[in-house]
Amino acid sequence: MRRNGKGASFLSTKESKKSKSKPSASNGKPTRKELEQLVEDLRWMYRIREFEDQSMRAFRNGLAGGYLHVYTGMEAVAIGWIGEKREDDPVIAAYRDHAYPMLMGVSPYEVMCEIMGRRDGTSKGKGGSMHLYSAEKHFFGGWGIVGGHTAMGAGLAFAIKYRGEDRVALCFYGDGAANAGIVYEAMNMASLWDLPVVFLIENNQVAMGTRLEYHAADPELHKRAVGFGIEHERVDGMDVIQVRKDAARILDYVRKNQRPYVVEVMTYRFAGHGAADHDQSLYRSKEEVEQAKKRDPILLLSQYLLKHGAIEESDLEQMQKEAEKEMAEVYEKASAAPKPDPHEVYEDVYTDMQPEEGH
Ligand SMILES: Cc1ncc(C[n+]2csc(CCOP(=O)(O)OP(=O)(O)O)c2C)c(N)n1
Ligand SMILES: [Mg+2]
Repeated sequence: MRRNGKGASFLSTKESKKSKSKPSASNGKPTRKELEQLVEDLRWMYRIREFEDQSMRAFRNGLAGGYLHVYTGMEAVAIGWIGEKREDDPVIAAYRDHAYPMLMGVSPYEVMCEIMGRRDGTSKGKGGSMHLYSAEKHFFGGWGIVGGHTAMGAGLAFAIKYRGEDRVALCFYGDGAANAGIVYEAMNMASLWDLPVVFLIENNQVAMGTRLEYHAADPELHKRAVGFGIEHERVDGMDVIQVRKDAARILDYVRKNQRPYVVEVMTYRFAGHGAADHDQSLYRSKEEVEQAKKRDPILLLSQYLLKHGAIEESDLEQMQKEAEKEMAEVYEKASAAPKPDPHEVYEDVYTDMQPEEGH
């Protein structure tokens, strides 16, 4: 099989132009307010990671129907971008979707209920892990068809423009999805109609078990924007401080200029593709994973906060313990929650079909 010599090296942004943001806060003295926010970011990293461990437990114990994909290792991307967007900027994403709604204000309990098919879930327990949804919190899913939702991302931006609102749509998708034809239809219309949308490629360098250099003719995916006259760049997705800076700058650009943007955020998933990915050695070595873990977003951020005296070693342990306890309780509560009644299967769908009554 052909391998492109320019295969992405891990998490590196050096193959493309350097991030256009000012150097990360690590270079200057952070303010107290910045440090407080970063401590909260770290707390979120622990919470999301623990939540994902519990969601895997639910799958293993047969409590999660359908399939399930965890966000472990990629936390800094959602934390940084959702942290910088405005509350009512809408978000749409693929199926690795547990973290986004929680960061947007949906409770971990509601997300776990959806995963476990309980009535208190975000889609009343009828969607599952890949179909989280909260219009109230501006989260528009949770989609399983690879690449398909990018057209809806452009649609969310179209709605914003049509109504004359001051909002930016955020559309997260993977490196594998970046090869889908629909993405280019969406980019074309977004550029033609000047839609305020960020196409955000979460490049974790693998699509199921196919490595980036085997699935992408040019692994610098942000360049795909060139043909549509859209601004684009590749940035780091492991150092949340840098992620926040890039996110703030790009969101500001899109809001001010009413133009789309393609940003390729380099990240890495520490877990398998989905809950039943049992043999990762088919597509990556243990050494590669170990190497990537040297830039674990939790590690990078805790080192920074320790260096600046914002936390002590004992705080790390405390945060981890709190997250463990919280998410174990979420698991217990959700697993005891009621399931929807069978007749509810015909509710909240696009049709009034009632097969049991003959129509
Ligand atoms: C249209 C379509 N084709 C194939 C699949 C099967 N499939 C599920 S996930 C996936 C890989 C997507 O990888 P990527 O976009 O990089 O996202 P990641 O899992 O890395 O977050 C594929 C091919 C699908 N769900 N939809
Ligand atoms: Mg991927």
